Amino acid sequence: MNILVINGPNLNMLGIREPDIYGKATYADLCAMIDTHAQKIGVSVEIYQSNHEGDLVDRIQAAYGKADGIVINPAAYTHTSVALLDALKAVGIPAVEVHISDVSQREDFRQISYVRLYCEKTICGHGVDGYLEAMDYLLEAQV
Ligand code: CA2
Repeated sequence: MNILVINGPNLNMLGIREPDIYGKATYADLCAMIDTHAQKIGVSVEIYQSNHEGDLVDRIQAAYGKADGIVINPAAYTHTSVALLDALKAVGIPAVEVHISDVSQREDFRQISYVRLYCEKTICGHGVDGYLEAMDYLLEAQV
């Protein structure tokens, strides 16, 4: 199974500020955790991060016919991007939405998620472990 993990804007700054909200793990720590977990559960994983909406759309499109599952944390684009929703719909790859923080307990503007309209599942508030849970879900859900 090939899983693509997509991270949106500012997630490359993890661990640098706001550890009370996003934890202490750095982006490098997160990537290492994902790689280690992929080996443990026997899947192939590619991790992509961009601060640019169009680049995220391009990466989702490039996964068409290649990835079997997508784990996506669109970060701030969660709350604004119809383009990411449309890209997920276009490729038709099973996807899980992940948020490190519990967005349901945060500001009103974080209550909207466009990608959620496509994703099979949303995991939020489980810290960086949410990414690993999403990988497990995609593996188990695979037909
Ligand atoms: O909880 C999440 O995973 C979020 O997707 C993170 C986004 C935020 O806009 C979403 O509402 C929820 C923020 C990405 C990282 O932002 C940082 C802010 C300060 C320091 C480091 C990263």
